[in-house]
Amino acid sequence: MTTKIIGSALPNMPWQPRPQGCSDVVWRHDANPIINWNPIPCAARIYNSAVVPFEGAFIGVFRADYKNGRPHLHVGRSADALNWEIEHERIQWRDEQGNCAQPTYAYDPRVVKIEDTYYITWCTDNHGATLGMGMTKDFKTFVRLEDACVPFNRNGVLFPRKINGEFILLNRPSDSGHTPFGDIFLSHSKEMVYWGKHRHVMGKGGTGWWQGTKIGAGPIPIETNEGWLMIYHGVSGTCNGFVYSMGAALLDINEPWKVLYRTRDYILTPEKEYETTGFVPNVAFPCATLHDAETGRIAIYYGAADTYVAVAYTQVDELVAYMKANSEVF
Ligand code: BMA
Repeated sequence: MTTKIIGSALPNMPWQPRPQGCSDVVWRHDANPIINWNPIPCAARIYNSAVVPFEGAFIGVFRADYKNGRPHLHVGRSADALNWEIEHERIQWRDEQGNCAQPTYAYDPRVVKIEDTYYITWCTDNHGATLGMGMTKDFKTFVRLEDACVPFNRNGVLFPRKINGEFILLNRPSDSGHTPFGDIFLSHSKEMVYWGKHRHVMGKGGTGWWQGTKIGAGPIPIETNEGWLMIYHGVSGTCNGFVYSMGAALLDINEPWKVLYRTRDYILTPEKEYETTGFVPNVAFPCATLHDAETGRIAIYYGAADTYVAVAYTQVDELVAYMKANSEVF
């Protein structure tokens, strides 16, 4: 079967064909990184950020690490999804009653459009790291919703539509600091307030060491005719610290806690200088994709070395064929 993306065409998304001589299933944009050190006055670094199509162009929610070390979320706009204008002021969150609801810090955002609303999830603080949630329709006013769970949890990633009448949130229970463990779970909600029916999706490990320490969901899963394509990060522990690489899995379309395939090997690992050198060396952390249902093209947005935003490309049919040929055996 040829794998096809279910969704809209996006002919203006960034794209570069696989370079000659490259046989990798995922290849890098040749002008990476697309956001460099000190991109706006308040922030030293912008990385691990999320982009979506918006009104014929592109918009994003960006993780900006301020010069005092704390991260906050900023909106950015772009005509081509490569050259970004990032707002200098952080997002102002208000609760549903209109009261100020600013998080003390906010990082690793994901953005998804479900029906006519854009939902944003991020890692927030509630006496420990947990999953912050909010929504917007216009990227001008932002309503903060209840946190999805108690600490500690990270990498909250919503599916782009309800499944069997319920919202579904991938998440990764963790601890404070630099969690040395972690599996991907998912939870259900009828109204985005109360989350339950928790299911284990995937554990760290497999047969390879690149994902032996922990794993966490990355971009919003992509719906295909063969299942949900989930790109994720896998972490290896080395004598010099963690190394963050990318993997992919295919999840059952109606019961997405069932894993159909999962890459045995990483699909991208830190190799380029902007991935191996920066504020935190050896990090490739995917947070978003843009994709075109017409051509099957996927652009993966990832944070590099906790310093830069970078882009990589793949084709849905080739990635799923690669996963089938190089899958973990369950
Ligand atoms: C994780 C998160 C990510 C970060 C990664 C590598 O725990 O904090 O934001 O990219 O560590 O430092």
